[in-house]
Amino acid sequence: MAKKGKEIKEIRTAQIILKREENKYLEEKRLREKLESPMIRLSYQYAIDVVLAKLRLINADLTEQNERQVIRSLSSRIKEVDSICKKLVKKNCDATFEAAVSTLNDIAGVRAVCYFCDDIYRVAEAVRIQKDIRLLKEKDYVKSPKKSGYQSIHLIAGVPLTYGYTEREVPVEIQIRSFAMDFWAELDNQMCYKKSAGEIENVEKESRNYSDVIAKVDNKMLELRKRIAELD
Ligand code: 0O2
Repeated sequence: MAKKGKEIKEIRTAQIILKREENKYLEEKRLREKLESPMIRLSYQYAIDVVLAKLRLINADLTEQNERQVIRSLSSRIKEVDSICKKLVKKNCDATFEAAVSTLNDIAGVRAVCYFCDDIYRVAEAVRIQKDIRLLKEKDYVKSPKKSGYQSIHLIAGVPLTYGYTEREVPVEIQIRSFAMDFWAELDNQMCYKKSAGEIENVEKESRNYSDVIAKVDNKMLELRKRIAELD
């Protein structure tokens, strides 16, 4: 009798786990479908395009003021669905569309890479004072680098989107970094970030040390630029 009762309990537990897995699968499927739907993708693309247009204007203005090219490159991406799911899990959120749009600010992302490290603050300030996009959040990983050694300024800008009778704000993560910070981040992306390289003894520590070395060279090049400018 007791054995049968135990078996029934085990079957019920297995059924609950199975149901939970099924629900998780369906939620993730719905999340994928929603994120891949044309209206959603086009909304994020619209917000990216607005931010890119702003940054091109900012670059033209700063380039004119400083008589040298300020932004070296601009790039953008809509976050991959797999990356969205992983980030939701990391944040202890359900993998639902509602959770994704309400908790993730980097589904739409734009990156501005400047030649010199002082220019990133000029670009950030120019973004901050824009009247038609709203600054929602700001993180300065240059003043306080991440544990990994990662450096960049992250601004979350809310881009207003009016369509039909609906009105909403689409968040876009703007990463602003110097050419040298970008060099480190790109190599880190290849080697450590999102990989288990951190488990290899000293890899993370070494990578962090190189971030410091690169930051020192970045500052030395800035000093050099300033000295050259004084000669003019
Ligand atoms: P993808 O989709 O691969 O491009 P929050 O969003 O508020 O939780 P934060 O710090 O703004 O906080 O965001 P998060 O998730 O830590 O990092 C956002 C992005 O910054 C990452 O996007 C990377 O582009 C970059 N990043 C952050 N930390 C590191 C790092 O240690 N090394 C490198 N190379 N890049 C980093 P994803 O996740 O790559 O998104």
